[in-house]
Amino acid sequence: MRLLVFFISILHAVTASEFLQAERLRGVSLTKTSLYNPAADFTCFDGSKSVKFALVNDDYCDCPDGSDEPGTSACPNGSFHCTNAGYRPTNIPSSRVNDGICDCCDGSDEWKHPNICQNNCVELWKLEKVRMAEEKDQANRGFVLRQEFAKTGISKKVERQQKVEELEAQLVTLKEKEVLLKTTKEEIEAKEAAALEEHRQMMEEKRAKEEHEENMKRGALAFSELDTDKDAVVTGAELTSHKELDPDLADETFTDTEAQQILQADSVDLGFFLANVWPTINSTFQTTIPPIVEQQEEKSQEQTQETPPPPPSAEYSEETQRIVEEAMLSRETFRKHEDERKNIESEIQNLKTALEMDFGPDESYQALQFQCYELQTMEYTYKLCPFDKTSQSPKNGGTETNLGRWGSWSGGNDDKYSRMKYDNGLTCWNGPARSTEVRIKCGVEHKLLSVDEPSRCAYTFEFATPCACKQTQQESHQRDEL
Ligand code: MAN
Repeated sequence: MRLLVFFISILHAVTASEFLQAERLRGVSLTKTSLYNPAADFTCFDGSKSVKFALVNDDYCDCPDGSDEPGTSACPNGSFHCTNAGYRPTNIPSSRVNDGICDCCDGSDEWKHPNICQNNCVELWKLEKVRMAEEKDQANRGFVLRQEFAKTGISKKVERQQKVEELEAQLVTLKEKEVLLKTTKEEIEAKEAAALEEHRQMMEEKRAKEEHEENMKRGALAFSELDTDKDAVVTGAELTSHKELDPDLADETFTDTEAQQILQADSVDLGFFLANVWPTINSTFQTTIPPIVEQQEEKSQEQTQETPPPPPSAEYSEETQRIVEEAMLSRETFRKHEDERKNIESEIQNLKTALEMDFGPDESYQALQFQCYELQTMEYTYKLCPFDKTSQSPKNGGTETNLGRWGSWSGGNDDKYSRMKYDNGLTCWNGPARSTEVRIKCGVEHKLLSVDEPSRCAYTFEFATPCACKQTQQESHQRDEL
């Protein structure tokens, strides 16, 4: 019995070592080798069925998931593993196995045509090493620049903070002064209003006096016209010659009695006439003396040839004039001061907005603020103005289309600063508002590398900048497989 156990264990050991030594099954990666045990039936990866191991790689598809044919093209959904020793292992769709095209650098996918593929994995790896060395060199050079940008970014931030403090202190003083200027302005404006009101009343009185004098002049002329016998009194009979004054026009007779009622006496002298009669008849009285046409014509001709008379001057008193000028000056001083305060407020606001911007963990992205980078395609000129907007302008002229306004960093938790999102651009016809995702990579200069529109009105830009360069990467190792 003991001997039997011994023999069985020897047999086991040999089988296991043979299995390990056995050539790896075609199209299977090292990690999946253990799933293909020649000593047992093969179970499809999806667990749907088990088949004799002899049916693995027999060029007939048994498993629905294609797992029984890793090394042939029998299954439409199978996957072939290229070992690519000396380079990188890869998986290709098994439909490419033995199709006459070399997909694996070790040529293992064309095993039925051993002469058509050359193993160029080592060559590829050499090229890859050169590429990686270049990339590393770029990253190093970029990182040096990034540190410079970071230095500038930090000092710019400090500068902005100091400027805000300085302007805020200035603003306090300006506001205090503004209160004083406002009080002064309001005081002088109150004086101005009073002086102007006084002036207005004075002008009004003057105008009323002139009007009265004019009226009296017209009254005296009317008296003289009515006093036909020139005895310095106007009688009822004399008044009746002016039919338009008849209070009862309907009967067509203007009697002496009616006239005496208007005169309030049989006859009136000039004084009485002007005080009591003229006010009641001045709007109905019509003069019979014809106007002196010739003189008037001459006068109007003269006037048209002359320059028009200047507009009536305000004729302020010296004191009113002084107050008006002082008020004007005070208003102007206040307005200038108010403008200065508003300018400082908006400057503070701009600085605060800039201070709230996220210019990366080391402030280096500040270097891109207020800059724009362009890329020409066949049809358009694309523009990226970091932290502001993206745009597209037709090359043959026409207006610029906004492809999105600065939104946020959008690289997610893993690498927040690897992407930028610009949204709320010009709305697409029958579609969404245009938006842009900017993918950022390390480069030795700030450069817009490529532009794409993978779905209508949703754009992706690729942008290189030293700000994305990281400190020297670890040496890369050749990815050989056993
Ligand atoms: C313009 C451009 C294009 C966009 C269409 C959508 O032609 O902005 O990029 O796809 O409008 O109508």
